[in-house]
Amino acid sequence: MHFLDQAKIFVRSGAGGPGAVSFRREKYIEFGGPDGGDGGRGGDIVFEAVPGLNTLIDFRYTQHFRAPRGKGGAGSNRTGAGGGDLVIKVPVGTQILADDDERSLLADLTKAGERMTFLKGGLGGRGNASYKTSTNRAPRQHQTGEAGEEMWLWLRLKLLADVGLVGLPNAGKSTLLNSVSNAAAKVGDYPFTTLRPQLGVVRHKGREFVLADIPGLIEGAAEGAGIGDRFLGHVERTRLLLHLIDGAGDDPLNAWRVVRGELDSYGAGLGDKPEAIALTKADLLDSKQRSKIVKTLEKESGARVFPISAPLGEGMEPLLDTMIERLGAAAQEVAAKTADERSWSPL
Ligand SMILES: Nc1nc2c(ncn2[C@@H]2O[C@H](COP(=O)(O)OP(=O)(O)OP(=O)(O)O)[C@@H](O)[C@H]2O)c(=O)[nH]1
Ligand SMILES: [Mg+2]
Repeated sequence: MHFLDQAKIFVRSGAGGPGAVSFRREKYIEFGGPDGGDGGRGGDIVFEAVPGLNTLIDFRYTQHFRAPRGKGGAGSNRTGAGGGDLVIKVPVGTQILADDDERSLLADLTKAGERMTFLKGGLGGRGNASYKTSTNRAPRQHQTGEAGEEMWLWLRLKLLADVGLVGLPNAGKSTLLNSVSNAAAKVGDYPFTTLRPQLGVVRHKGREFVLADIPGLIEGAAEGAGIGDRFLGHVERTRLLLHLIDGAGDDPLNAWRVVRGELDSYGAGLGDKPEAIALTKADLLDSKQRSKIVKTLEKESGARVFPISAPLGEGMEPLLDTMIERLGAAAQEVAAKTADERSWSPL
C-alpha cells in the first residue's frame, strides 16, 4: 500500500555559461581588440501549481530536477544563450519543505496557476571584451559562469477540498462521493476499498464545493492500525467534515466514538473541525430502528443526524442543503463556466 502524498526530490538551478576569450581578427584590421562575449544565465528552478493533478506519484519516478546551464559566450561579442527555466508542475495544495529536522515550510502553493521561482540560475561569466580598459587593451581575463544552487527538499500534498469524508471502512464514503459528484471512486463490500484520497466536485442548488473521500479509519489508526491516519492530512484543510456512520453496522454509536477518538489523536485541529453526521444504508433499516439509532447518535453528538441511502438517492437533499449552508461563502456559486473547465480528476 502506498500513499504518495510526499516525495523527496533534488533540485538544481543551471550554472551560468562561461565568458569567452576571443580577439577580433579581420583582414585589414590590425589589433582588432577583445570581443569575447559573456556567458548566458543558467535556468531557474520554478514550481507551478497546476489544476487536475492530485497526486505526487510522478515524483517517485523522477527525483532529480536540473535546470539547463547557460551557454558559453563567443567571439564577436556574442552572449551565450540562457538556459531555459525548468518548471516543475505540482498539484494545487503542494507544500515545499526543507530537508532539515524541522521540515520547515518554504512554500505553499495553494492556487491554480501560482508560480514561484525557487532557485535562481547562476549568472553568466564575463567575456574578455568586458575587461578592456585603456591600459589593458588585450585582456585575457574572463569568468567561468556562476554555479547554480542546489538542494534536497520535500514535497507534501495536502489536497484542497471543502468537505472531507470520514468514517470507518465500509461506511459508504465512496458510494456517497460517487452519487453526489462527478467522481468514479471504487466501491466494495469490504474494508479498505479506498487506498488513496479522491476528490469530486459536488453541485447543488447553483453552488459547488469539493468533496474529498479518504481511506477508512479504524481504532488505533493514529498508532498505525489499518492503514494508519496519514491521509487525514488531506482533510486538515477542509472546512467541514462529513462523518458517515454505517446504519447497518453492529454498533453505530461506537463507530462514531472510534472515529472521533482518532480525529482527536491525530491533532492538527481535526477534532475541533465542524462535523456533519450522516447515517448511511438507511434503506437496510426499518423506520423504528432508524429513528432509534438517529436519536442515540444525536444525543451523544449533540448534532443533527441525517439518515441517507446514497445508492437510492434518499435523504440526500437535506444533507446537501446543510453542507451548502454550513460552507457559506466557501461553496462557490457556479459561474457560467462549464464543468470541464473546473479541473479535477480522480487519482
Ligand atoms: N444498501 C446500501 N448499501 C450501501 C449504501 N452505501 C454503501 N453501501 C455499500 O456498502 C459497501 C461499502 O461502500 P463503500 O462506499 O465502498 O464504503 P467506504 O466507506 O468507501 O469504504 P472504504 O473505502 O473501505 O473505507 C458497498 O458494498 C456499498 O455498495 C447504502 O446506502 N445502502
Ligand atoms: Mg471507499
